[in-house]
Amino acid sequence: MITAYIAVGSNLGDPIAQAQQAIKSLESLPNSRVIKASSLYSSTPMGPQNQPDYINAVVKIETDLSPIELLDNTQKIENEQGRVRKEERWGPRTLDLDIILYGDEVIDLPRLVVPHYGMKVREFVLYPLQEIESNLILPDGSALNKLVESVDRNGLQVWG
Ligand code: A4P
Ligand code: MG
Repeated sequence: MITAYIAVGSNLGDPIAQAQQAIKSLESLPNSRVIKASSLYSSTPMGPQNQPDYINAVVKIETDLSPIELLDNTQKIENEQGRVRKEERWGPRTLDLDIILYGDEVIDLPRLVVPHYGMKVREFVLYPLQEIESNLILPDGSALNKLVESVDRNGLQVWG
């Protein structure tokens, strides 16, 4: 089994319910199990500011799925939760599931880049990840704890 981390993001259509449902759906991934889910966090939008705040979380899983099989399954969950892909970069969405890490593999395929290109600078990925895996070392040798120190919370807070 490979340990992988999936970032959950939503800012449309009851984001709390979307995030909770996404975590439930991840629990039903084939040949996989959820090890831990972070708290839900509210976060300020990255990108266009004329969109609602986001709810973000990170989920740790163990899986026998290949990286592309995992992506197929997370995209299926996105689609089931009413995700409509729009042209606008960083625009609002009901559910975004990004594969942040897949073991310590470095993957560079047309459909899949892992580690996720934004993970090292996004407070809404780094802080929830640190909550569930405080001593993580990334495939390039960087320490999660150091990355967290270098990125401002930018209003990020545990929801509730
Ligand atoms: N893809 C490549 N690598 C990956 C990966 N590691 N995980 C491809 C998942 N997908 C990956 O994604 C476009 C394509 O990326 C997919 O078809 C897949 O093959 P998408 O989800 O359709 O498009 P997107 O969401 O517009 O792109 P992306 O890169 O997921 O958006 P971002 O960069 O994640 O930005 N602000 C806050 N506070 N919180 C957020 O969660 N999210 C975004 C989305 C903007 N602002 C935000 C947040
Ligand atoms: Mg995405």
